[in-house]
Amino acid sequence: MELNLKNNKPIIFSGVQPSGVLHLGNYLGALTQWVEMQNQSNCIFCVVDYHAITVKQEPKELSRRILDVVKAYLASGINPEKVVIFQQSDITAHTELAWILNCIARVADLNKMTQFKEKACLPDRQGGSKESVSVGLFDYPVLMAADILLYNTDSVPVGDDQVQHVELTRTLAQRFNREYGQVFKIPEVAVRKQGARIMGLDDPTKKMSKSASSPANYIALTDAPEIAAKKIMRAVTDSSSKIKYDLKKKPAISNLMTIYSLLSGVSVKKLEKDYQGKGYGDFKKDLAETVKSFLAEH
Ligand code: ATP
Ligand code: LTN
Repeated sequence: MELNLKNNKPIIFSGVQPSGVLHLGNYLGALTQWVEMQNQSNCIFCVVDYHAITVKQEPKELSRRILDVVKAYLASGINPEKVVIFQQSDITAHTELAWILNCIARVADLNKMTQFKEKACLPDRQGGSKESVSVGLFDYPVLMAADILLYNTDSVPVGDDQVQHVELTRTLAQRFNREYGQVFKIPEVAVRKQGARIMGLDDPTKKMSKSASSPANYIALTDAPEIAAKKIMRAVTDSSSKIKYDLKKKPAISNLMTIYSLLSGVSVKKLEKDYQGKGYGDFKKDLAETVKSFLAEH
């Protein structure tokens, strides 16, 4: 598919790293937005392989995962006749612009990035201290800014964890424009009201992540429906057994309610009503069935 940028539809850019299997968080936070946007916008969806190599990758495995991400895009309803799908490393302008933006970005800007702080301190990553992680991981947001700014992007549909990176993109674009004249369009971030941060099934205080150490953390889009149902039944729950949405006091059930609501189209309020007087077991059983049907259909 070639983009016809002569129309005045907005330009949408987003990407996923081929760093593991895609999960429900990726789907509900990002991909569902992409599917909705593809009809009324010029959409460009990238597989950001250069971002994935900021941590160690097995080359053969990486090549396979790049194709797996594209398959997940298609299975989620992205139509390759309506959007452009490509691999980041095929377009050399991404790393070229990243270098130019590196000369505008400040170490202080990157030091504020919470994702870097979290990833750099993970004990199973490259030694676990900030000093021993790659420069690439530190510089990751600048490459992301280059991805976005290269295409005169209007809007970037992502999950909540990427908002800070899009804000940095705006800062870099504004700084560049101020210093060198009007070059870059300033992009907006598009984040879902519900589903922007799906939490891990094994720990509702951390986001669902494809690089989580345990597969019990996530429902992969490639999970067999029966396996996914088991993961839901084993998901961590909160202390009191009432089915009530309360992110602070009941983060685990609130997360499961968000997933249930988004997959079924039933509002969280209605779920609270429907499950009055019932326990976690009943709720999880129904959610497990919903997840099973979703996976069987996609
Ligand atoms: P990793 O854990 O390896 O960094 P990831 O699971 O966070 O990977 P990404 O490739 O970084 O996945 O993200 C792809 C898209 O999915 C991004 O827009 C990101 O914001 C979104 N996303 C990732 N995790 C979640 C989540 N738990 N809830 C909602 N959206 C998410
Ligand atoms: N950093 C993002 C992936 C990503 C991206 C982008 C998203 C790289 N470049 C450009 C949107 C736009 C992530 O980890 N999810």
